[in-house]
Amino acid sequence: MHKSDVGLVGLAVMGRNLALNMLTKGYRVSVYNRTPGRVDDFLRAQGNNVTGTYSLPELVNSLKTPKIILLMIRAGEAVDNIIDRLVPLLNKGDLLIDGGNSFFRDTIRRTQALGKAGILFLGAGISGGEEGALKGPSIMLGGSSCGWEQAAPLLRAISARAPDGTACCAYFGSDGAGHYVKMVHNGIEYAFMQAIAECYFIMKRLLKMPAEKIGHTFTQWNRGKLSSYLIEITGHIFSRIDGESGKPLVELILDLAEQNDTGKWAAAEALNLGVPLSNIAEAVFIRYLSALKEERTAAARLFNSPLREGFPKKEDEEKNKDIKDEDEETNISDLENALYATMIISYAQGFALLGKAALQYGWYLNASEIASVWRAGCIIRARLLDTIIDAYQIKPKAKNMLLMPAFKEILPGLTTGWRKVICLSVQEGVAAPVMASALGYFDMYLTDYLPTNLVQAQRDYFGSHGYKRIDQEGLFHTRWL
Ligand code: NBP
Repeated sequence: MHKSDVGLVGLAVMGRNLALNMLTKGYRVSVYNRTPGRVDDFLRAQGNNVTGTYSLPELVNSLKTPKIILLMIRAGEAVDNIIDRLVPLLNKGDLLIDGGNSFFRDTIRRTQALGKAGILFLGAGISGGEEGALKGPSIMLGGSSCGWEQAAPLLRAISARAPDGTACCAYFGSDGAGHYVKMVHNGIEYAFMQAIAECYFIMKRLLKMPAEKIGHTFTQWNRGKLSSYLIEITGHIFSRIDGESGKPLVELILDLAEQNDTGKWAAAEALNLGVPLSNIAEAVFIRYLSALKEERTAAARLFNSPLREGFPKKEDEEKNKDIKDEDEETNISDLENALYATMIISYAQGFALLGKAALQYGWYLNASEIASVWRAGCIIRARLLDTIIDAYQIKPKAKNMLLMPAFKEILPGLTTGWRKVICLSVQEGVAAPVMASALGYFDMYLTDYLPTNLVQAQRDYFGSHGYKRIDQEGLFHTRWL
């Protein structure tokens, strides 16, 4: 029997499509899944160059030496469980790759434990969803450098290609580096998705645009500076009509956003490292808020909110008409500028966190290379990344994207529309918290004397914490009364 080049554990959406991707690149693949039916289904659909296995020993025995096994299973205990069962079956120099959304601290722990057993381990952040897994995802790696050398040809072969032909697959350092980069990628994804949803809310509630026109606007935006995967799919989503009701399908979806843990980890990590990641944290909190559906419905009734479903009533139509006429003055290009500025701030915050993490954990997190890997295959691919790559090539050590000449050129031209959108959203009560948070961050970041002098005075007043002065060296304390 032919031995396989690679083993794959987990045949759900991602694993199945990655296996198909490897097969099309000419690799021989052995597959295993906890529930055997998934192996049978896969074999029925795809017979050539595949070995179906029904136990971990069978999987391991079917592989060439040194063995390479990719885990594509749910992050958490399941990964530890499978690793514990695989280790006794593997030899020194064999390679395990965890391609799931594992927490980077788990990856650090696993790399150390497996290293002691002589087994090479890579933590691989894989982005692109179902389609990316099949046609080429973006792959962010950390862990054993020998493991990377061993797996690089395979991983490069299955990854996405940027427009210049380079593989969107790179190694960023030891242990948890790859999963860390993927965690930040997902955080940026959360912020961008929420900001797009806020634009939709304003278009629908304030500009009273029908779904078709909203979809058309996103499609138009995708041809310009906002060009990106998430804007593109948003345009597609609005064109989908529900067969039964004849209504736009998106309007029939319950407004309760679910999540995996990556956004939460990114926000918690920013708190731990002291990096302002306000956009991303806000986007995570809005998902939590969206989950409070019952409370929100009760509150909307209690306050007779004009934004609750079923509003406006007849008697409010005249008032609403005024709002509409007024709001029509906020044109779509203001919204486009507000969203683009928010997109820039989201990337800026994400890269600032990566910069701090590189120092904290001793990883080689080159911002330009990270942006390159995100150019194709992944969910946050966007035209803006070309500007980010160029900017970091000129100033690789910049502490924040906002300190770079490229963004000094772009951002001032966006602020008028951005401020108009936020003013309108505040005035009319159609919340846009991520776009507003981005503006708050921008304004605060550009202020060289913040009101935090007062915070220091308050801390000294009630806690004798002391304060520094701008006109004298040293630590001071005042008996304020
Ligand atoms: P899921 O995250 O839904 O996981 C399902 C797979 O995990 C199935 O193969 C399942 O086996 C297996 N599994 C579970 Br659950 N518990 C197990 C256990 N105790 N032992 C062995 N296997 C177990 O699949 P997915 O959406 O394909 O994602 C795979 C990984 O890739 C995840 O870490 C995910 O976060 C990450 N990821 C997903 C996407 C995406 O768009 N879906 C994108 C990027 C990354 P079973 O069939 O027996 O239940």
